Amino acid sequence: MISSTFALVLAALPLAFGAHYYPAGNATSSYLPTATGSAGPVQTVSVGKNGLTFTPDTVSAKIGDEIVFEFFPKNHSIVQADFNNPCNPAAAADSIIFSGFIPSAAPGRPANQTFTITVKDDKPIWLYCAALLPKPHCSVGMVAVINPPKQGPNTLDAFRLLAAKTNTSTVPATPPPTGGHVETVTPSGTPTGGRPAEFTGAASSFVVSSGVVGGIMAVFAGIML
Ligand SMILES: [Cu+2]
Repeated sequence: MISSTFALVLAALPLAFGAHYYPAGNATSSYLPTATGSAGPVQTVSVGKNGLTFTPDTVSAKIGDEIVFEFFPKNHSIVQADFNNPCNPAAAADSIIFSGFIPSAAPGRPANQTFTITVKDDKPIWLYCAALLPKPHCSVGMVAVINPPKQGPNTLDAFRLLAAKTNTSTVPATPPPTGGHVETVTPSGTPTGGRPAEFTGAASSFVVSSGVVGGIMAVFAGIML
């Protein structure tokens, strides 16, 4: 008798646990976007992770999306160019995108600083790296595009071919960062701040669950006595 009651209590335990745990869990995950503070989805581009390239080198993004650039060894940068003039800063009226140089000394590891831009319109954004050693990174193909034209001749391949003819990689004269912001990140690559709220939510849902488990354990103790 006692053992069958014990089995019933054990069978009920995950139900009680689940019923109380999941609403709290949902509340926690729905709170996350607010905690990270971003307006739209976030995409990450690795700079120099696979040689003198951007990974990915083509990004589709909506207005309001954030693009985070993480920098691998040894030393790279992000500069905005015009399609017809690769490897040179764009002649935009307002400030262009320029991260400055962000070095990383650890092989295979990104720097502890990232550069983040927010996409403001649906026009193509042509990018290059302004590093010059051992040869101009832009001219050897370290270029990328955000929202390339859906048709026509202005492709990333065409931009890269034009870049190969320059043999330059010009550093903008304006002090960086412009057109985005530099953030210091934790070793795991997560921007600092925002995470404690998640743990607070998890902790409070655990408290609720503990109460349920405690109640069931009290019933169980009553049976045993
Ligand atoms: Cu580079």
